[in-house]
Amino acid sequence: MSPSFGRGAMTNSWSDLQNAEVFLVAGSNCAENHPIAMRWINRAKAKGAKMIVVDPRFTRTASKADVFAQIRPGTDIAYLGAIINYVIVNKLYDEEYVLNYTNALLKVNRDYRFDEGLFSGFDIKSRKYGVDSWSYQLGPDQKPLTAASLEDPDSVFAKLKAHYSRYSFETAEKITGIPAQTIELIAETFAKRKPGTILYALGMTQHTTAVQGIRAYAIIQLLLGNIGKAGGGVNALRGEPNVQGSTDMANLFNNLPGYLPAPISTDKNLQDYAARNGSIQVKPLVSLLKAWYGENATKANDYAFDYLPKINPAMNATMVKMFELMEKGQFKLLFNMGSNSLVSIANRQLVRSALTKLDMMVVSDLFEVETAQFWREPGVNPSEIKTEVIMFPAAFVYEKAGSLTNSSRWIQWKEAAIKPLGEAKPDLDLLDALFKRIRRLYAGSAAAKDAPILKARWDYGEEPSALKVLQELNGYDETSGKLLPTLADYLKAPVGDVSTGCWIYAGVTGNGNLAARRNNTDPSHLGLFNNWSFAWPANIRILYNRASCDVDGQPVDPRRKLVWWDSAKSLWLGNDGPDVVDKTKGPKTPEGKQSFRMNPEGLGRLFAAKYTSGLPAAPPANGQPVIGIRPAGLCVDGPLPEFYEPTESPTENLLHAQVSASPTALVPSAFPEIQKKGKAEDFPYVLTTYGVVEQFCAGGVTRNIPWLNELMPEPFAEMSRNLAAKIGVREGDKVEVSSARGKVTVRCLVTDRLQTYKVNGRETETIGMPWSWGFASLSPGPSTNELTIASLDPGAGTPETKVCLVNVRRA
Ligand SMILES: Nc1nc2c(c(=O)[nH]1)N[C@H]1C(S)=C(S)[C@@H](COP(=O)(O)OP(=O)(O)OC[C@H]3O[C@@H](n4cnc5c(=O)[nH]c(N)nc54)[C@H](O)[C@@H]3O)O[C@H]1N2
Ligand SMILES: Nc1nc2c(c(=O)[nH]1)N[C@H]1C(S)=C(S)[C@@H](COP(=O)(O)OP(=O)(O)OC[C@H]3O[C@@H](n4cnc5c(=O)[nH]c(N)nc54)[C@H](O)[C@@H]3O)O[C@H]1N2
Ligand SMILES: [Mo]
Repeated sequence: MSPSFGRGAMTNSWSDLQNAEVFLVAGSNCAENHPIAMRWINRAKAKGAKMIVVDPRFTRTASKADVFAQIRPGTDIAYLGAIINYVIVNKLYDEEYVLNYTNALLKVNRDYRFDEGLFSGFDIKSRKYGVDSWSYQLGPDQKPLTAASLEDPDSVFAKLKAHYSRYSFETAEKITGIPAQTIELIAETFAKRKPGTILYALGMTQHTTAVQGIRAYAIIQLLLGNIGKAGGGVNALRGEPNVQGSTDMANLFNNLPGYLPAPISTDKNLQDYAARNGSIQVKPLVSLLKAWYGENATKANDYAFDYLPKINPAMNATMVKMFELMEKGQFKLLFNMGSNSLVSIANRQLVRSALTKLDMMVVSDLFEVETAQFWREPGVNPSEIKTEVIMFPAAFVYEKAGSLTNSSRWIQWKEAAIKPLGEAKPDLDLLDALFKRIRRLYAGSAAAKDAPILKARWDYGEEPSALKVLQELNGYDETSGKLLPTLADYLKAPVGDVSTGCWIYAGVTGNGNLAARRNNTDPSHLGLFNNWSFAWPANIRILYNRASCDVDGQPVDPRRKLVWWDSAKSLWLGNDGPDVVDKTKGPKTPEGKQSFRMNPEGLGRLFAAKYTSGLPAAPPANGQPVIGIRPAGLCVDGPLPEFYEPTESPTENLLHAQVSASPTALVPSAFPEIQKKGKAEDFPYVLTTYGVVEQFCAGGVTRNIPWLNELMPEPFAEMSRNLAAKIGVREGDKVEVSSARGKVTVRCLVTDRLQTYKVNGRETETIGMPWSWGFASLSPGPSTNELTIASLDPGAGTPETKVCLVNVRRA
């Protein structure tokens, strides 16, 4: 269901929030969008925890804050950089943690540079980075060299220190509009109270610097030793009810279930795939192929690797790209399931136009949402549109059994409460019927291209069972046909002997359906609730919890004991499942030392270096690809977060005017007439868009519920008293808000929630607009995505819907 607007999950969990001593809620309005968060935050506050909220608007979340800062949208990295600088200069970092659990001491390649806004390796033509210099100095064993101290100028720590020395509180004030004293107060409050946790959502992710903003969070938390601890972590508050589950199942184009990299067109076989992605990925991929193709995936046919679609690495096939290709006429059919794209996608002009280029669109939804009736939008002439639209009535969440995975990575099972109304059917039934019919049409074909359909294992029953699907995700021992009891059983088995539809889900149904568990006892009183549902991976509730112990494997926080090394039993034990490579390997062994086992160094990464573990000392002479075990995940836009202005910005970058916006941001320009970019002379104000508690996302459901419409009937533009006075409007007056891409007329809300602020010494205004409306439903209204820009974060592909430039006038 629904497009995903970012990867990630909580390192910790909702119920763990009660353990924090300080919260940085920046880029989330959880009181309105994730009210359950407040239940646990309030428990911590009752025990004396402090809450810091950073938001362009004074929200309901902000109303509960001890420290509130109003920020110019899209500038978080500037104040976060200042916090990093403050923590380093004042030695507020957790030295033990930094030395033992992060890559602070590893030596960086001497060719690495950062100069005037650009990291080394930038290619101006392709606007991409070559990442070779973002690596370590390696020893003869191909392992990174370690510096003797944090002072070594080659060390990651020294690079970090130098990089953020440019970020003073005063510079951050000029960029963000937050007073320097407030930034200092935030830095001090957050750095000095432990453990501290960070909560974020769209306010951080819908930017061209989204990934780097979250990297800045990770750096702060690693420096403070807050990751792997109860009450710590970096917590992504996910959006749609099962968006965590759908990202786990790979609804992004560039991965496969369980966050496996998707194969690319040059991967001719598993060997090539392994050479690019590390040999570590072979087993989960083979297990996935076994789940999909069963006995038709054999060692002899490379486990049906040929059946997988391969992506074109040169094409960043994000949603915007998909609609561009549709606009070019390259799509005949669109299956639009559980998404109201015409309302939700940035710069909706492209969507509106592209849908007319299709032969057919199938919409599966509960209501006839705007997308399903795009041909009826006021101003559109249905007789000129060739697209045939088929509406499939979908059953709602209460009308079907299945699991939803929440932000805490808890896979939670539920039964159907009622039978679907009318002709509605669960999506699974639709997909099952569709697949079976398509397969019938291909029956008897010997064409290689049809093999993936004909050879698939499709055994969900006559009436497809959602439990069978979850069991497929859990995986089987393919030799005995039995469900895999635990993740450890998957890890132990030889490649090709097991199947897993999503390897991180292994264990969820191995000993009965653990996702259905509803035991809410909590013996540790840490909110772990180990017997409530099942958390991936391996029912670990707090990721990287090895880091909650010292080097000897003993908990550093006696009040919040998660795991420990029991030397009598020679075993890692705990209140939580120990997040270690091997429970029998002691804290001082190479395996037992690692707090971040998913990284090739086993360390938390202050600097996102290019590095592959297990490389052979010399490449083989026969020209075979060089295969290491695990390559590091890289950020395409730099190894350290740097502040860049949004694509449309009222000012130039104070740190480096020559490289003002992110040099690698994807600014779509295939259709210059549609994908226009505005300038501050014409559009002097900053627009930010957000959700409201009474409506949900594109409003497909909520705008058809009369009592919600009564509470929140129409969209509006909120602005400061100064701006309202300047353009001569009062609360409730109609205003026209325009951007380079379009304009809408809505009522204005004059508010103290937004205040005039100064950027580089100039007075600046933010205008806020909710985005949940469209022309259909019981309560229609203009769509804010008429105005937004579809430039994308280069790594995640998330559109910059949280900031663009607009003008506003009395309508
Ligand atoms: N009632 C309700 N609940 C929802 C939803 C809904 O529509 N209605 N939507 C669901 C979905 S899919 C999602 S993804 C989540 C979204 O949950 P949130 O991310 O909380 O949603 P938003 O209101 O879009 O944005 C959060 C805040 O970010 C602020 N913000 C904007 N730009 C910036 C910035 O540059 N920096 C900082 N620090 N803050 C900024 C906004 O002013 C806003 O208050 O909520 C989910 N829950
Ligand atoms: N300007 C701006 N744009 C944004 C955002 C923003 O903050 N600002 N936020 C972005 C975010 S985070 C998100 S997640 C997207 C959301 O964008 P969409 O996913 O397009 O929005 P929804 O309204 O959640 O659409 C979900 C649809 O699924 C239907 N539905 C519900 N349950 C089922 C089901 O079981 N089966 C089927 N088939 N359909 C079902 C609902 O009726 C609804 O129409 O919007 C993005 N767009
Ligand atoms: Mo979302």
